[in-house]
Amino acid sequence: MFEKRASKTDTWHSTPAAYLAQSIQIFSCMKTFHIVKKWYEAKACLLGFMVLLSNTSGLLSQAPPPVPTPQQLAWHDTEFYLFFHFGPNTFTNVEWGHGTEPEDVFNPSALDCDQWCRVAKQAGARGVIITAKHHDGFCLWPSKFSTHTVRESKWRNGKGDVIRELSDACRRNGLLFGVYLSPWDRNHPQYGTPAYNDVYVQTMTELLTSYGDLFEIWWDGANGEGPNGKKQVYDFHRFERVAAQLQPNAVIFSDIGPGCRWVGNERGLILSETNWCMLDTAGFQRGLGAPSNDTLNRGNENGALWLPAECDVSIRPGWFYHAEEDNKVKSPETLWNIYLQSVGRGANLILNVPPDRRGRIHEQDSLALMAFGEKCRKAFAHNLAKGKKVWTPHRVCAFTPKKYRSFVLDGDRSTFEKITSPNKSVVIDLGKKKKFNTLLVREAISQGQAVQSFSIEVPDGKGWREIARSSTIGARKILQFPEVKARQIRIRILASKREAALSEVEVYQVEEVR
Ligand code: FUL
Repeated sequence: MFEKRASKTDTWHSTPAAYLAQSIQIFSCMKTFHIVKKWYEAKACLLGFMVLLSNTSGLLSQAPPPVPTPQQLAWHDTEFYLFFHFGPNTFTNVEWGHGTEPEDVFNPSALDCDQWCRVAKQAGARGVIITAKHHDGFCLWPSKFSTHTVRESKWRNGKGDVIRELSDACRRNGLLFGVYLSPWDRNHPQYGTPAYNDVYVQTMTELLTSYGDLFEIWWDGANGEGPNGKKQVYDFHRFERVAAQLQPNAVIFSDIGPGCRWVGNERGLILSETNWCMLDTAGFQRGLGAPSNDTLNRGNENGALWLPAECDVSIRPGWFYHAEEDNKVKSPETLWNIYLQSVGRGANLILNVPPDRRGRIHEQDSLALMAFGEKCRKAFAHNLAKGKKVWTPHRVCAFTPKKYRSFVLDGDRSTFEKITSPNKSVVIDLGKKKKFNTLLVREAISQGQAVQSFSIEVPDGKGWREIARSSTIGARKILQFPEVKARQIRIRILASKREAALSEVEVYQVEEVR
């Protein structure tokens, strides 16, 4: 582990002149060092050999850090997408249907999946996920393995298929597509018997092979039993194997993955500044046997698996549409704050927007989403650091400080720079003094997650003044602070599990800070 906390009086290389003075100091110290060098050489050699010996066992036993799979890496980049809860509950005004509802209740009067996609695009979402089957067991596609589907409803004379219409609309609109397939099923007659596991696999196989590529598959944590007391022992290992085989690029969500984890609340929030992408799942199960909500929220700093957090929340109090909640739609400001505390804390955000009984996104929701999308676009429109240069404060060998084009400012998330000794910092030069109040930083997660804490500083004439401090970074951290005007920004790694590697730093002036 590197330094735990650098000294407050550290003014290392705050200016080029200071850098030069410091380098000269090091140089004269080196002369004295040369005189005593010989004396110590033999001792050092022996000592080095002993240290090497004692370290060898440690090195051998040190496992490489967990890193994301290529699928998870791509998933991290999706950042924000919409959730659609739609089905009989939309028409019966409940949240959990019993599975006994007549199929005819499902009858949207003007289904328009292109409108859903247009709203998603305007909100800035990169994909959508729909409840293909919720706990009531009703399938939004004409599944061969159920008699409780759109086919049995009077909607479009039993010829409709919501999953077909939405997956086609997603392709037309350039959105990723995913499905929620509830393991809990309050309708299926086999539920509660080993045969249901076969039914689930057949149903999933049909869904996963009929509608093109999926980016995510959602397994809900509510794995309960019906009023009849039926309890299912799910064969999740088999479900995982089949899903991975049929949709190798999809990331599987559940309380404990295997692709991404639930965040421990349904408010869409990482509750503290700390969010590790790692989790230990050995001995845990989905549902009641899951790790504590707090652990799901923060992750495990030394967890064995790469299992990043996904924050789920609804734009309304309920997951399904209820007319009486039309005036309870979250405001663009509330959505922005949720965004900062989810995406801004390194998680992905899935925001539920329930289509109404027409089969359209209600006007209230679409207005809020358009304003939210506009706010995000404006906030991140002008990256003041893009293409600028950084100083070389961490390159000890350089006698003259140099500016250079760095991977952290190249706009390419796949390139990165290791933040090395001695003071583990990177200094960005904006070219001239600029006002800013927001900084976005990304760790190179392809190398794992290492940063435990970091600070942001600006020069104050004497040295560096800290303007913000936080703990983990991971896929990204967005920090807001009172507006400052400065030419240089120093990001200092205060504590890190290993050598930190940053992939991007972006600097913004965002209007109307909270
Ligand atoms: C919960 C479910 O029980 C809700 O109905 C909803 O689907 C939500 C996203 O997950 O656990």
